[in-house]
Amino acid sequence: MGRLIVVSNRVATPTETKGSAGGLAVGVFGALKDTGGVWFGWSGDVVSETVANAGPTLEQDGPVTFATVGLTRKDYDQYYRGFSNATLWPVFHYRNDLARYERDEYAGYRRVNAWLAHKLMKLIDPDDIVWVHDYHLIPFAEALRSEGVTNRIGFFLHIPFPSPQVLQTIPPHEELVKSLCCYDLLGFQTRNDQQAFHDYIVRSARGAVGEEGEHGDVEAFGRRLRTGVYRIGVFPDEIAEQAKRYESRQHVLDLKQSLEGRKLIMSVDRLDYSKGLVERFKAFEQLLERSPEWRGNVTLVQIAPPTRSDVATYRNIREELEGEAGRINGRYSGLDYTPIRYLSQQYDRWKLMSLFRESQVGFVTPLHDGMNLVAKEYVAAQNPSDPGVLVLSVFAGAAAELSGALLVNPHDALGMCEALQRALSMPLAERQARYETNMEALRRNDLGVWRDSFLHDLRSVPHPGQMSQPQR
Ligand code: ADQ
Repeated sequence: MGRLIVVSNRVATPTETKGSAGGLAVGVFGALKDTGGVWFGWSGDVVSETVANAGPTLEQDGPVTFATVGLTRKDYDQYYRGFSNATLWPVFHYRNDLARYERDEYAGYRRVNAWLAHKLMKLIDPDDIVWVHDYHLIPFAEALRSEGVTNRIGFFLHIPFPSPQVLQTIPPHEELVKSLCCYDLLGFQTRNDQQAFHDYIVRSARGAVGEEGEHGDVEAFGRRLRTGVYRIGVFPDEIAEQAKRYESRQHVLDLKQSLEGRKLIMSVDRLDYSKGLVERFKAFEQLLERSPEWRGNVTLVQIAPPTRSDVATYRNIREELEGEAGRINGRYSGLDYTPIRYLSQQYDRWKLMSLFRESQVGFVTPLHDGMNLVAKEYVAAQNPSDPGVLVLSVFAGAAAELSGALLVNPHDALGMCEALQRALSMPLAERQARYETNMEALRRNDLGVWRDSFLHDLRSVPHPGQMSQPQR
């Protein structure tokens, strides 16, 4: 079997791949270890042109090579901060109102993809397969193909794929989809995302789509490729074990003591406008407003460390959220009670899992989310004999699998408030039944299943790099 080459915007450090409770880095590294291979991408450093061109830097860990390059300031601004995070991310999350389009940034995005592909090319052997991750790298296969690479190349999109009309708001939308068609296999988080891609092909690119179960073959722009749905998961039993192991650590005891018997609602996100944080705070406010019996008796802990803080929209969401937390706390706090504890710092994974286990409700309400692993981690971390309830947005990819959750529309504050009321007073038997349903789904489709089924399908693509018959 050929080696695996993984390409992602950021490369995990060898230490990040050694965590015990999963995470994408651990999942992907598992596959790399089996066949040997290379993990290639940006180091996270902004460097001078001389240093950037001298890369990649290679670090060996057993059969796996970590190969990283630095980006120049201009590349970082145009490729990462610009087109990836100020155009693609908002539009793919249906926030066209927050998106901007600059030709220079798009040119920089393609230039960096071509440059990265050129750097990687020298590390690829003829029978390697290449697995590219996420929206930063849409034109990567096209760039490899133009360097003469004919290996099997697959792409997994971690975020939603928008409906054609939304995608069309990005001026070079057709070029982007054409670039996607240079892959041999395209993986999506949900059937809706796959369907949205097919809709674009059929309506806008006048291509053809052949259905084969969850896997659909597509012919467009002179190429034939396969598409599939691969729902990313977690390793639930390892998370459960970790959450239990850390349940009596000091941070959990401190939290318990400070709650003084109040119920706990937990939310954990990257600080991002797609995660529905402001809407969530408003729903919690409704709970305090409409159900006086909960005032002083329930606390919402929101952990949301800032990300991408050099993109203006991210600074705005932070200010807005801080304002909302302050307003609601001003209204409902007492001398010994703060309804919302908003913590904008990063927490270790094992700490988060043990905090999840301590809470009665997991409140996960993104406006749009590819999957949302926090929802899955929340379920896995629960104590089976006294599990908390997951309140989950229907717009998270995870909603398609977690039928034991209370599903809510994050635009409906009152609906979310009612779900919180129901979750906070749900009898034990119902909580346990819902937990079991969710755990079964998590075990059936864990991180290993996601990884192995994608790689199996990529290895079985009939004719890699094949052109279809010329279109009439
Ligand atoms: P994210 O948008 O980062 O990922 P999510 O899946 O919820 O969203 O989280 C990924 C990981 O980050 C989880 O393991 C979680 O525990 C961790 N994390 C989140 N917030 C954290 C915090 N405050 N502190 C510490 N750790 C935190 C993108 C897509 C998702 C998709 C994933 C994986 O946007 O939809 O599920 O990729 O494909």
